[in-house]
Amino acid sequence: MLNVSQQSTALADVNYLVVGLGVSGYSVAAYLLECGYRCRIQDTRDIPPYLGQLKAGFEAVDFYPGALAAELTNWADVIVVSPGLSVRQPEIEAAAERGKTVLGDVELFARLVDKPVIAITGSNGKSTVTTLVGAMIERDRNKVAVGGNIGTAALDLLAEKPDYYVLELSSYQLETTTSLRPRVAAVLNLCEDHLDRYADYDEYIQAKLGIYRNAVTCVSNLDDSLTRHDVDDVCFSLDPSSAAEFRLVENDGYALAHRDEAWIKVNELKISGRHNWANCLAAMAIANVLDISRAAIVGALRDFAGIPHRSQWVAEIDGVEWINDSKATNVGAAKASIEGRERPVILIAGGQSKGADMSVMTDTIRDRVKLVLLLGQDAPRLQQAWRGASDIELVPDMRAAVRRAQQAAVNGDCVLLAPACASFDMYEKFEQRGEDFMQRVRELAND
Ligand code: UMA
Ligand code: ADP
Repeated sequence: MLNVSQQSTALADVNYLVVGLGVSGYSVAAYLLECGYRCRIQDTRDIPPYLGQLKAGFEAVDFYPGALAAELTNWADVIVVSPGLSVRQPEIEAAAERGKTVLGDVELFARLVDKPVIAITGSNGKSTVTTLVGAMIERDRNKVAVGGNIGTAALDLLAEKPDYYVLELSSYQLETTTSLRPRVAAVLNLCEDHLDRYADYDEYIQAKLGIYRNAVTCVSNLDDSLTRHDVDDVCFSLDPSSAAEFRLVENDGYALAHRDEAWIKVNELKISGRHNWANCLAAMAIANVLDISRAAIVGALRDFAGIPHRSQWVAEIDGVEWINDSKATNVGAAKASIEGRERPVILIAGGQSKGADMSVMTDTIRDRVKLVLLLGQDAPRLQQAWRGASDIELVPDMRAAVRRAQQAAVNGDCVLLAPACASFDMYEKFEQRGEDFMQRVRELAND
């Protein structure tokens, strides 16, 4: 491994191979080329998303399309692998065995960063908590850079020269990161996800818990024992009787509290659902560790209206509410999403289930969902898992799902897109799926 204390010379005097040219690969290649370091770039695609931009910005771009060849990994000293690609692919494993250093873009960031980093992971709620923490820090008159899995690659944040970095980190990014020393590290919750990339659930959990390595303060969820690090963790909990430092209290309705002191009533929040109360408590716990003022924390909570595609209100048509939660891409998220609704639910779900055990949602579907409309690659698998829990129908696409939901819904119902699956079988990304849903709903409104 490169020696962090000899960073500048060590980083310069090696051959870099950047594997994958998406958002992360571009940030790495641009950084290395700007520094004038030796760098080759490989992607299985002939024209990967950022090739044009890279060529426009740099004179000499050494790009290799197609399969990852041994001559490239032989040439490299350091192989920087994009998060969307498994480091367990044979070419990368063989290179690591031959002594090549394999790392990710966040590891490079970790070796360069010189300001406090707040690192947030979990199966669900990452983007919500990351955004909230960023808003709290900013409201306390600090300059903050927010990125990672939420969108902007970590290396691209360095140019902003902030006082704090807030990073959402995926299990993929954590697997290839060893040098990060977070001022605060948080694991929000854990449920089965990405089992198509891991040998088993435990391997996924261990990748997530890697965030606590070298952290100064760990924040964990007292209601989810899998997230715990040790007894010194700063904890949050939805259980009013728990010993968590940040928890729900009953105070003429519920409030979010620090110890016994209520800071904000839940009915003052713009976001809804118990899962979002947990997200707010997690953000409060993280910001409090950083000595962010209570006024800034509460102000940010009060103003936060949520992020698009997360339980996003779309329309109310003839007394039926339409909600877009396209980001509910795993079982834990979809379950929380359904449980967060107050009305009877018509659920639109399906896509790529990533090997997860769908039956953990069966009780929720039985109790809360009057009709399930399934689309996408794993629709038959979901139908099998939820058989008998509710009426289930398969539909060919989003337009058909929305039309069928409209026929079936009565005044007082909620139609919820919470797929419990990734979108890549039918869409480029979850945002596109959410846009498709909202467009189809708007068509109904215009009929
Ligand atoms: N790909 C190829 N051939 C290649 C390289 C990539 O086909 O040679 C494909 C991958 O299989 C994947 C896609 O291209 O389907 C994108 O992969 P990538 O590693 O290039 O991804 P980036 O564009 O760099 O985006 C990544 C994160 N994507 C993934 O981890 C898959 C983005 O998170 C993140 O915002 C970005 O870095 C900046 O940090 C997205 C995501 O889906 C939102 N994350 C997963 C999730 O949240 O569930 C983990
Ligand atoms: P992530 O970045 O981890 O995907 P988001 O904040 O984008 O998380 O939320 C995605 C979806 O996950 C939400 O729309 C909601 O359905 C669900 N969700 C959010 N927070 C939680 C939570 N704390 N527990 C369970 N599900 C959640």
